[in-house]
Amino acid sequence: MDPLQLLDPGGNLHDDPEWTLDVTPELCRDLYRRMRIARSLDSAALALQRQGELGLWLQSLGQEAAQVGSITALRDTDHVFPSYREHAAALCRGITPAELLVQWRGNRHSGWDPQQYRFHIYTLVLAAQLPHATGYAMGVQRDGADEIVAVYFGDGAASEGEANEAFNWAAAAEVPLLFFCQNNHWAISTPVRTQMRAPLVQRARGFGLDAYRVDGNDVLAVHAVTRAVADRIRSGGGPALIEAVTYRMAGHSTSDDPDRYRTASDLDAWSLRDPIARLEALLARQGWLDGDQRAAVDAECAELAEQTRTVCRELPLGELSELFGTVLSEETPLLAEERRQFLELARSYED
Ligand SMILES: Cc1ncc(C[n+]2csc(CCOP(=O)(O)OP(=O)(O)O)c2C)c(N)n1
Ligand SMILES: [Mg+2]
Repeated sequence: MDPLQLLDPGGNLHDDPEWTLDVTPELCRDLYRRMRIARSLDSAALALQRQGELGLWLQSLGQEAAQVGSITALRDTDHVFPSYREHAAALCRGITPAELLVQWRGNRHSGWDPQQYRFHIYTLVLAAQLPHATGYAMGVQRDGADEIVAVYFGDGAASEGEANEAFNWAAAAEVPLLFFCQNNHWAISTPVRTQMRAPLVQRARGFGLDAYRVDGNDVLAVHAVTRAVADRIRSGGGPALIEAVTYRMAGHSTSDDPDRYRTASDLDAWSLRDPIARLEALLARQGWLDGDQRAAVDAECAELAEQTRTVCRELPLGELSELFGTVLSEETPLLAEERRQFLELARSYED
C-alpha cells in the first residue's frame, strides 16, 4: 500500500484528485519555517544533553513534516494528546523552549498547562495517551463541543493492548478522534517489520476506523490528508487513523546507540527523503523563497537555539515536595503519606 505523496523527494509536486491542497507560497514558507525552527530546537537540545545540562532528550529529527503538517491542519482549539517526541508539534502550539525542556532537565514533571495550549503533557507510558484521548473525546462528544481530539503515537505503541482497546472503543462509540501514528520504523531497537504483519491502516479498518497512509516526510501530503480527515471527523464522520510513514533519523533517545542495530545504508536512503530538503527544493524551483526570506529564517533559528541554551541553564529547580502536588488533582491519604515519608527522608540527608 503506497503512502500518499504530493511532493516527491526531488521537490516535484504531483496532483492527486482525492487530496487537493491549495499550494501557495505562503503556506510552503510557513511550513518550511516551522520545520526549520523545530530542527533548530532539536539540535540545540541534543547539544545541551551532551553537555550534561539535560538528563535525556528524544530527538524529533526527520519527523518534522509528520508533526508540523498535521498539527497545522487542526484548529488551535482541538485538544491534542502527544507522546514524548512531538517537539515540532508543541512549538507550533506556542509552547516555549523553557516549557519544553524543564521536564528533560528533571526539574518538574512537565512544563506547560495543557488547557492553555490545548496540548496535553507528554506521556512516557507507552500508548497510555490513546485511551486518555478516547475518554476525552467521549467528553467532547457528550458536551457537543465544537472541537475534535487528536492523539499522536508511534509504531511501537501500536502493539500495546491499550492502543488496540482505544481503536475499538473509539470506533464503537463514534467519537471525534484522530489517531495519528508516526511510523518511524523503530521502537527503540525493534524494527517495525517484526511488530506487525498487516499494515496499521488495514488493522485500523478492521476496527471500523477510517484509515489513511501518507508519506510522513511530505509535509504537503500530511497537511492535505490531516485537514480533510479532520474536517470529516468534525462534521460527524466518526474517528479516523492516519499512518505517517517516516523515519527516526537519530537514536531513540540520547541514551541509545542506534549504530548497534541499524545500517548506514538505511540511514543514507532516508537522508535522501529529508522533509525539509524536499520543501526547500520546491521553494527554490518556484522562486518562493528569496535570499532575504531565507536569511530571516536562518536568523530566527539561530536566535531560538541561543534562547534555548540560555533558558535551559536558568530553569528554576523547584521544590521536590511540589512534585507530589502535580500527581492528582486532590491529594489522597496515601499520597500525603508518601509526601511525608519523602520529606522525612530528604531531611535525613540535610547535614
Ligand atoms: C508501557 C511501556 N512499555 C515500555 C516502555 C519503554 N519504551 C519507551 S519508548 C519505547 C519504544 C516506542 O516506540 P514507538 O512507539 O515506535 O515510538 P518512537 O519512540 O519510535 O517515537 C519503549 C518500548 C514504556 N515507556 N512504556
Ligand atoms: Mg517508532
